[in-house]
Amino acid sequence: MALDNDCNGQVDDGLGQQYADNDGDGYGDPLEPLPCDTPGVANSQDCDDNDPDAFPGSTVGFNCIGCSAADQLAMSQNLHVSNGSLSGPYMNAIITCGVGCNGAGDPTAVEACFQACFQTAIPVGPSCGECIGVYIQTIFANGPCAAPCMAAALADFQTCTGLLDADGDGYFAPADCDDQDATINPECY
Ligand SMILES: [Ca+2]
Ligand SMILES: [Ca+2]
Ligand SMILES: [Ca+2]
Ligand SMILES: [Ca+2]
Repeated sequence: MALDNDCNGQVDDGLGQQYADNDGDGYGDPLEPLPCDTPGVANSQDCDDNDPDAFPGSTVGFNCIGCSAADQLAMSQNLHVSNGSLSGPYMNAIITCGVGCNGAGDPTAVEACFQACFQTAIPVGPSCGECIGVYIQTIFANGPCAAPCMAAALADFQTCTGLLDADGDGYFAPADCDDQDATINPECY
């Protein structure tokens, strides 16, 4: 059977699904697939389709891995370390998502509900949000996670996001307004 995936009335001529490229960097917006016959770009790999310097492999801006500077600020303003684990508004939002999606139906529906809620509640780029996702999966993968496992998960989270807590007061820079002094509490943001 002849395929016409690009819906132009002809057997496939190689165009395929196209995506919008609003910032013109050659990388498409995964959230903006285009209707049939609308030309765009064939890939959907742009992590920020409003920033022409942000794309996979960029050396002039955010390279789409982990957290951008804006994401790091948002994360540091909404997460901190308490008793060895992540805490704060973002974690509260994630727990609320989990509770709210519990009755969504079968496991697939629960997962879809949680993912949608998570992305709304944690407004950072997908590759940055994924850092929290991996952290949560690690600490809940096999029931409650023991202290060494929590520490490892937290270290992985910091590597993934690039967030630093140099003075060990549980607050990450840049929201920690003095990350060299643990006696200065960064509630000053
Ligand atoms: Ca783009
Ligand atoms: Ca871009
Ligand atoms: Ca700190
Ligand atoms: Ca500090």
